[in-house]
Amino acid sequence: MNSAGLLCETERPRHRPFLIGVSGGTASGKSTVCAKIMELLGQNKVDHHQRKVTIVSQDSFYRVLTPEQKAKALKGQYNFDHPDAFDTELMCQTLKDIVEGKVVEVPTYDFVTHSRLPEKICVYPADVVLFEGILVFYTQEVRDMFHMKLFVDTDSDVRLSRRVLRDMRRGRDLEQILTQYTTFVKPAFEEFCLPHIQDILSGDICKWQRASVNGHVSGRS
Ligand code: UZR
Ligand code: MG
Repeated sequence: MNSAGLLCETERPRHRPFLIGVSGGTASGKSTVCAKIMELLGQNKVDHHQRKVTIVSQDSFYRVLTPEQKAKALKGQYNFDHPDAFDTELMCQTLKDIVEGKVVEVPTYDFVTHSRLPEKICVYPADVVLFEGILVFYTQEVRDMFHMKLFVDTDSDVRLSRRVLRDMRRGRDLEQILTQYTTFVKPAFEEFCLPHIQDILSGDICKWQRASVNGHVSGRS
């Protein structure tokens, strides 16, 4: 420690990143906001090992589907917007490792085949880590790890139209895209994402802490 009370570079035990959670409904622009932050900070052209800002997506933590689930997914009948669709344990462990400044490997997810690709992404310690996804504020353990939370609030009509175009580029059929949106995407957003934001805005975030301690509110942790 020097006289100003600051740790010298050599005394820093490990690189402990500042973790930012970025949430928002489907196609709200989460990835774009993260990419823009990276670009504005001039980090997109920097080699992965040297980056001071890095982006990790919750999509990387989608569970590997069983053959039955995969058959459902191909028909648009699998709920990818439910918290159970994610490997929460792997997500928590990976984030803990990131916060401790470790080098981590995250799976690569393929939206066309709904499966993990053989290659993994290596995430190196950075000063700032952006973790983006539809449900990154859902699990309390994950929520509590963030040093800052951002919510990308985009009008739902805009999100739906972007979503349709994106899913069509991913080779999906229009009718199936719309059915899936009304059956899973929209209700899950309203049940698992929006309430956290509304509570944060109304200053009642303590409700979540009380609820999870007393176990009164099911479906939200
Ligand atoms: P964003 N998703 C897929 O379309 N296919 C998959 O294999 C896995 C996920 C979708 C998911 C969710 N819903 O709404 C969206 N479906 O990806 C989340 N169906 O990604 O936040 O970029 O929209
Ligand atoms: Mg995305």
